[in-house]
Amino acid sequence: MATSRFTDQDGRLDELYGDVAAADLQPLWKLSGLLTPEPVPRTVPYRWRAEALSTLAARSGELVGIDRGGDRRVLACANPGLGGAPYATSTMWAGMQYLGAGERAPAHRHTPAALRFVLAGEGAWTLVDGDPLPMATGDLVLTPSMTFHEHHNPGAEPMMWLDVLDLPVVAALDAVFFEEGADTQGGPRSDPDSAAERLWGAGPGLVPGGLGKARHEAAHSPLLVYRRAGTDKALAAQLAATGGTEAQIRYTNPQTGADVMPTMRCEMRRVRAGSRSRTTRQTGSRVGAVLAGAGEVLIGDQRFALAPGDVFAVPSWAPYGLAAEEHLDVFSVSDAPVLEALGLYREREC
Ligand code: 1HN
Repeated sequence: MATSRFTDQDGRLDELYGDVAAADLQPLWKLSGLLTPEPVPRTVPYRWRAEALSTLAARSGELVGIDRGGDRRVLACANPGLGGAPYATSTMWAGMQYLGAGERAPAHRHTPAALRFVLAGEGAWTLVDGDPLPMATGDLVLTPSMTFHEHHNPGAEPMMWLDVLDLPVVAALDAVFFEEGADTQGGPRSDPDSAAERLWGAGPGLVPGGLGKARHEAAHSPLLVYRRAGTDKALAAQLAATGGTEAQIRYTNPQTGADVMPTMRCEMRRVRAGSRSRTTRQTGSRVGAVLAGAGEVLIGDQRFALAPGDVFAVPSWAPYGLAAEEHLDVFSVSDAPVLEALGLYREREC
């Protein structure tokens, strides 16, 4: 070997390694596994069943209150490959949040960006920087980095939703900041209505003009809620237009066409009953959640049955595809914008 100038019997080599270690250095020529031909993720393919998520979240709701300090009642999906970390994948937090009838989760903000996707239920609303966003089944709600947010459930029924955050990415970059906020006065409103939705949610390709460029310069979408009716219509129209077996849409910033937030890409995919989707692999991980239908997901070399409310994790570069027994709607979040921004995004058909 070109780098071995001495034999292992040479006492000076042992002495060198001892001194190298004592100086908190490591010889590269003794390290392996740093550069692999392909990604070797610690995240493993995994599925959390709706049944477990909802019953355990409801039991938590009976036994555990929400107060300052705890702030949120959330069960984190902990990927078994991640050594006990409360993360669904190496780059994303996913968890089931439970808010009982009449409960409120207090205001705070943080640098990690969050989104909520409602798998079933309605009646609660989230206040994002003063803008009230009612939430119902199939809706996507954004709480971008450093926006104040608090959740209210004025209804008579408890409500649950899926939270996804880029927390592992922000934590890896040592950029986590958190602060509590002043809670809204006035308590729950009976008819919350989002100003952002009125302004930016008018319809396809229709954005406000004449407001000046400075109107919205944040790195995230000015529209903070995406309704099920909109995604449903787009998916149905796409299936009809292409005559294909599947349709896919990406949630975008209506002003720029970019992803809704800088670190997370949100998508909805529909597969016709009795059909299979394409199978692809891409760099970066994905969290998926079943809005409706039944079938199977292929993740790497594993298959998991899917039912409404199930949540699953797709590791980087693992083949990913869906098979629908019944007309299947799957919402998913990936870290693709991060990989794209860094020139690391790759995608391949399997
Ligand atoms: C958070 O702020 C919320 O605001 C939910 O609803 C889940 C998980 C980790 C860190 C912060 C929320 C969270 C979270």
